[in-house]
Amino acid sequence: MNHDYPLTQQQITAYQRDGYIQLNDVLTGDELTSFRDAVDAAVKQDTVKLDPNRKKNSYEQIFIQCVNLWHRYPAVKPHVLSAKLGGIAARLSGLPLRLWHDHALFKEPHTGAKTPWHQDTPYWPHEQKMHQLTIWIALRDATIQNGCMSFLPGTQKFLDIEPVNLADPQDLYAVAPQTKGIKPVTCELKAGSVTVHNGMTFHYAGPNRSDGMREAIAIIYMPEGTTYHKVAHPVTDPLNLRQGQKLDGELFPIVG
Ligand SMILES: O=C(O)CCC(=O)C(=O)O
Repeated sequence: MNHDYPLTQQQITAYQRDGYIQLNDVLTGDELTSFRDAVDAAVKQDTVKLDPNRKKNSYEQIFIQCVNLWHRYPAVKPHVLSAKLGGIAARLSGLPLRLWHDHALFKEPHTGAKTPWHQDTPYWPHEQKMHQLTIWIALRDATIQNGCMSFLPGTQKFLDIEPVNLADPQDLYAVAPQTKGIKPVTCELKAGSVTVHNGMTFHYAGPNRSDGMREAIAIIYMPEGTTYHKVAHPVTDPLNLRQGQKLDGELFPIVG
């Protein structure tokens, strides 16, 4: 396990208690700029054919989302498979992990809508739901103005809530009345800093009201041994998996 980034026992305990944590200056210098340049080039290439004046559906209004860049862009791959990032995720969760997938999440200037409050794991085709986690990396500064992330501490324990439809979100308190009274924590990040959240922790990002793109990439990890639950998902649909099959092999490498 890679211990490049120092984590204290207090931080690990805070992550496990709150279901999220902010870690500053995880990527700096060349490590940050080469990751950002690689992701920028990949997103540009992935979206080159999109008409900028197209009518966007409600989901597309939230962000440009490009999934599993590491499969298609050799310059992105070493960053997504980074032992430093995988090591952070493994130490916070206390478990051996595999990569689930990456996705670049670029909120467009002025038009990028809010990302509604939601949990992630209910969307995923996994039989086990409790210990997935995401490292959300600010490739440029993420601020309240351009749509940084907010979290509802402790909500990773709310396990049986219906998935929120991001394109047509219900009121948070209607879907999850248990969250009433929990104060959101908003995490502004300098480029290269990250938040890490458990896939069950409720989170939100505001709209982008700035003149620049909000550039982030999220890398998602799942415990080694996670098995397939047959529901539609773009990452697993092409793979023809059996219910209960272990998600492993080269598409889901061990990373921490
Ligand atoms: O980047 C965003 O706006 C939301 C990200 C998110 O929901 C996630 O990484 O799970």
